[in-house]
This record gives sequence, structure tokens and C-alpha cells, in this order.
Amino acid sequence: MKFREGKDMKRALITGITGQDGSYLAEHLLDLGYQVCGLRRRSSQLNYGCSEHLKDDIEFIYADMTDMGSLIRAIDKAKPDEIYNLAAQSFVQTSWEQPILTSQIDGIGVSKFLEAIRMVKPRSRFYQASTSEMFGKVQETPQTEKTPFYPRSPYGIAKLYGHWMTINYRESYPMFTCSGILFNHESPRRGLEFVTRKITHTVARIKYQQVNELRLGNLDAKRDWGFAGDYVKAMHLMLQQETPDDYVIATGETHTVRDFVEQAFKYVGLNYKDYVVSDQRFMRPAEVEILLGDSSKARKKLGWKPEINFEQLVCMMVEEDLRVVYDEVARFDHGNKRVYGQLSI
Ligand code: NAP
Ligand code: F7E
Repeated sequence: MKFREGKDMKRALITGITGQDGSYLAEHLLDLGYQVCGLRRRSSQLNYGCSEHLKDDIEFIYADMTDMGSLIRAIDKAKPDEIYNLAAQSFVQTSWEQPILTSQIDGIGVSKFLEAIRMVKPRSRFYQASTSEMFGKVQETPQTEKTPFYPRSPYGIAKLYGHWMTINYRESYPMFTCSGILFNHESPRRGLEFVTRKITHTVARIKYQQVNELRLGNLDAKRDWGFAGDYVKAMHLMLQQETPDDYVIATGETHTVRDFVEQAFKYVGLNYKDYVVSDQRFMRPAEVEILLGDSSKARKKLGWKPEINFEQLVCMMVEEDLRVVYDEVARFDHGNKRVYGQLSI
């Protein structure tokens, strides 16, 4: 399929198109008949990331969240009806190593974008990717749109600034801006450094005898994990409402990292206790101990609900990583003339 042309088609601009959510959202909007433009930054290697399979369907525009001129030009070029700001330095651990960069992209970057929209196309509808990390040291459980914030990382703090800017723009100007407070959502496209994908990818490598241990930090942290493919539908629904608002998007179930590990190993018939090693390097300076979202407002007003549960999510991710690692091993061993039989788990 080629990039679609057509006068009556809705146009969307997605930042973070190379990331996990950007790719699922692009698929969803293309399915709904949108023309999709994706903002990406220049890198030394041509990089479509998670949207590689969509590269002929999307119009890519080079820009960077830290470069306001490029954002102005991107909006002018895309002329979007809807804008989804998913770009971020999204790895919490890295935000302690690069706090300034994280603030510039995840915080000030949102200001720059909102200003650019106000100047070029103020009638575009705007979605901001906010996060449950803003609740941090939680002040109540479960967390709702009304729960006070207490971020625990430079990432959470930068995102909180972007969240309030998004609210301030709709209160100050006649602009349609929404903030989605999304709890952790995962998929086979999740970056390898996030705990869920690190677990499922390593489980697959253990199964195929590529490594014999999984090094992790805090196994007691609890997260409300959902499936990214479900969550991007909520982003779109927020921009179809009569009035702009903010919504918590979550499953309403919380599990420890240990639960995730146990489930993933069980899926391949192994006991996690034989493989998991505690490693201080993966402990955080300030931890978010528990997240559990109450998405009643989104369920009632948007008619949204998650389709994939925790067990299905773990199973989906392990299965896909078994395929990925099997392919890698088979490709490597083909050269050494070793042959692998059927996947047997
Ligand atoms: P992700 O896979 O890490 O993708 C992040 C995207 O942002 C990538 O496309 C990345 O491009 C882009 N980016 C980073 N810095 C940029 C810059 N300076 N200018 C332009 N683009 C830049 O993240 P995700 O999991 O899809 O999450 C999407 C958004 O939702 C993020 O804002 C994240 O903070 C937020 N969020 C995520 C979750 C979750 O559980 N996944 C929960 C709540 C909120 P490159 O490929 O060039 O690096
Ligand atoms: O950590 C613990 C770690 O890095 C989850 C981002 O998408 O969701 C994500 O942020 C938990 C933490 O995600 C390891 O201490 C233990 O308690 O997968 P994570 P996150 O920090 O929750 C929110 C909603 C976002 O907005 C973010 O963008 O797992 N943990 N051992 C570990 N975590 C990692 N990464 N690696 C470990 O070895």
C-alpha cells in the first residue's frame, strides 16, 4: 500500500513513530482510513524502528522535539487534523543518567510543540502521552485522574510538566488538548531494556541455550501492565470526544515483576528460581513501588476497555521472542551446519 491521497481523509501527525506505541497507533489510524505522517529524527543509519513494515504507508518528516523550527515546519507540512505526541526519552532508568536531555525532550519539548501548534494550526486536536510515573510515590490506590502526583524520577517530573502544559493550553486558548495518563503497556515491540521484554527475550535465549541467567533488580515492584495495541485505541478515542479531557488508561490489575518472571518461565516449562540473579545495577535510586490504575472514567466516557489480560500478554511476548531467538540461532547455526527441529516448548 502507498501513502494515501484524498481530500476528505483525516490527517494525523504522530511523533515517536519509530517507537512501540507509534507503530501500533499508525496501524490503527491507517485501518480507520487516516493519512498518517510520522515525525522522526535523523540518525546515522536509516531507521524506521517498529514502523519498518509501514514505511510505504506513512509520510515521514524529519524533526526533533528539541528543535522548535523543525516542529513548526513539520506541522505546516503535515497539516494534521489530529496530532499525537508520543516522542520521548521513555526509559526511566536513563532519566537519572541524562536528566537534562530527558527534561528537554519530555518536558520543554511539549511546550515547544504546543507553541508550534498554536502558531501554525491551532485547530488541530492534540494528544499528549502522559504516564502513571507521574503518580510515583502513590498518594492513594488505585490511582485516578484526581489522585495527587508525586513523581519519583527525572522522567516522571518532565512528563508532569508536559501534562500540566497540555491542560494549561486548553484552559488558556481555544485549543483541543488531551492528556492520556497511561499505565505500563507492553508488546513484542517493547524495547529490550524494559523489564517485560528483557524477561521474555532472555527466557527465549535461555530456552535455546544462548545464556543461562537473567539478571534483574527489584522483583517486588508492582505494575499495572496492559497491551500497547489496546492502549493506542484509547488515544484515538480521546480526540473524537466533544470536549477535551484527561483520562487514566489501565487494566485495574497489578502484578509484581516476580509474577511476570514466574509466568514467563512457566510458559517454557522452567522454574525462574534456577535462573534469576539479583543485580544491584538494575536497582533504581528512587523506586515506584506500586502502580494500579482505575480507568472507570475512560470505560464510561470513551467506551474503552482492554482486550488482552496479563496472562495473554506474557504468553504473546514469550511466543514472539521464542520465534525471534529461534530465527537468530537458526541463521547463525546454518553457517555451522547445525539444524534445529520443530519449536518444542
Ligand atoms: P518508545 O518505544 O521508547 O518510543 C519513543 C519514541 O520517541 C521513539 O520513536 C523515539 O525515536 C522518539 N524520540 C525520542 N527522542 C526524540 C526526540 N528528541 N525527537 C523526536 N523523537 C524522539 O516509547 P513508547 O513505549 O512507544 O511510548 C510512547 C510514549 O508514551 C512516550 O512518550 C512514553 O514516555 C509514553 N508512555 C509510555 C508508556 C508505556 O508503558 N509504554 C506508558 C505511559 C506513557 P528514536 O527511534 O529515534 O529513538
Ligand atoms: O520497569 C523493575 C523496575 O523499566 C518496571 C516506561 O514505559 O512505564 C515504563 O516505566 C519495573 C520497575 O518500566 C529490572 O525497578 C526490576 O519497578 O519496565 P520498566 P517503568 O520504569 O515502569 C511507564 C508507565 C512509563 O511511562 C515509562 O516510559 O521493573 N525492574 N529489574 C527492572 N526494570 C528494568 N528496566 N530492568 C531490570 O532489570
